[in-house]
Amino acid sequence: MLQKKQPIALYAALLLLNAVAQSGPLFAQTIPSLRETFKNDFGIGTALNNAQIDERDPQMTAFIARQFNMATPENVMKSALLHPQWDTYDFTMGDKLIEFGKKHDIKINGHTLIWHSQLPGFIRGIHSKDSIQTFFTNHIKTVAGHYKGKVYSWDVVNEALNEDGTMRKSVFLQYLGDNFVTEAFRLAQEASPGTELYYNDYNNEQPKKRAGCIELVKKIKAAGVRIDGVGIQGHWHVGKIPLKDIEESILQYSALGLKVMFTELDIEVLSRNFQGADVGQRMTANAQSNPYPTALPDSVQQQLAADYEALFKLFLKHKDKVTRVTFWGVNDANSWLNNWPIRGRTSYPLLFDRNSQPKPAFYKVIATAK
Ligand code: 9MR
Repeated sequence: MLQKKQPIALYAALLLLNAVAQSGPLFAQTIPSLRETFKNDFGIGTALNNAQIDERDPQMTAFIARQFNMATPENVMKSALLHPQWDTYDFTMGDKLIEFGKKHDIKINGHTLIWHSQLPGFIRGIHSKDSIQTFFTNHIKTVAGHYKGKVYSWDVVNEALNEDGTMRKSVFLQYLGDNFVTEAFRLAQEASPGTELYYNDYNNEQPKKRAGCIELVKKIKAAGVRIDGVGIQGHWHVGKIPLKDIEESILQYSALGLKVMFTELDIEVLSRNFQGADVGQRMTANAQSNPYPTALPDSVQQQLAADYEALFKLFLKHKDKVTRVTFWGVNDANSWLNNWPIRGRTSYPLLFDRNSQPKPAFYKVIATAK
């Protein structure tokens, strides 16, 4: 009897396994984990949006906790959201993120104290050096102070450089002069002494911008102020990953005694007529702007996989210098690239598809660790 029943039981078990394997996010629990795979190499991070921080979908929460050990808030710690009025701070969502991190053993990188973009509306009404200085000082002291001992690290200053390595003409440069970067680090260090402090930018692997970034770092250090690392955002384009510049940047930044991080990694597959990630730049839609509304052609999928593989091989080659690799979004559905530089496109820049299923790029990345 038993012998006859066994094959049926086995068959039933196989059917069940197959059903689980095809049933969306549950399947995600059976695939390899990025954080586990690279645990001896570098941290694996993701950007989290409101719904994810709010834990609105328990399967998504479980998925994030299994794949990532570091997280950056995609928006909720930007000054417009944390500091909506001159005297008003709203830490609700940021605090939820801190709880999320504690619960799921995920380190939080605060993003970002000083950035020319997503500033509170009231800044537009300020036209004096004193008031900008007061905002700058109060904002850093209050926010870094609030999250003291709670965030692992801060992107203290974000995107202060132009492509040619000169300082961007931001409201901070205009009113406070080019010392504002050093002063931001000084204030952050005072308000939150145990937190790692980083400068973050896009295209700072490119030679001219890198040179500007190195000057900034040297200036901060010469003033006796602490800076722990540089974030290279890593918003690149499929088939055009600047591997040589990236490797050169890892070497040059770490030669300054800095940790190197890839902080907003994604690989765009849709075309645009400029490089970088300046959110102020936009393009107008035309009939060709959204070429893959239902699926990514296999040739592009394979190129994306090859690009991610090459990048992770490089990161692993320099794992003694690279401390974190953070993807800018959990899956393709969450990516900012669905709405920038043109709204409403279907973009495929990450390792997981719109249902959090692994793409060929995911398996290529996992295989680099073997
Ligand atoms: O992904 C973010 C998107 O949801 C916001 O609308 C946008 C607004 O400024 O910022 C995006 O994140 C940016 C990050 O904070 C800094 N580097 C470039 C990122 C992509 O624009």
